[in-house]
Amino acid sequence: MALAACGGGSGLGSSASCFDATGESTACVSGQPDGSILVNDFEYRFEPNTITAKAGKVVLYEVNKGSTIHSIEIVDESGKQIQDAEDIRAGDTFVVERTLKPGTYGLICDIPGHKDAGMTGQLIVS
Ligand SMILES: [Cu+2]
Repeated sequence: MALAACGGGSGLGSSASCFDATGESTACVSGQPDGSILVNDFEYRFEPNTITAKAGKVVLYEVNKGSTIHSIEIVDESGKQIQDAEDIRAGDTFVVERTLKPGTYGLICDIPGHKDAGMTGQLIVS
């Protein structure tokens, strides 16, 4: 549900329409959902890596500013996955929308090796 990649695609294959040759965003960033929280991907970190949000509908707008595939997965305090990660190619964007109760959630890039390299974050919902 509510997983919309740039251009409405699967999250793969749409980067050419979203970014120009310099890597500057064009159409897709203007499509950032109202009230969404911007999360940038780099090797190997989320920026910011601590996010605060109000309980209820939480919308993350992920922009892969790195040079390789990244993903974003939300896990609860027990480490249980509450949102499937999807691979996001370099230069692509992705929207994650979830209804969350107050709590501290983890953000993980589930591309092999990235989490261990430090690509984690916190999502604090209050
Ligand atoms: Cu990654």
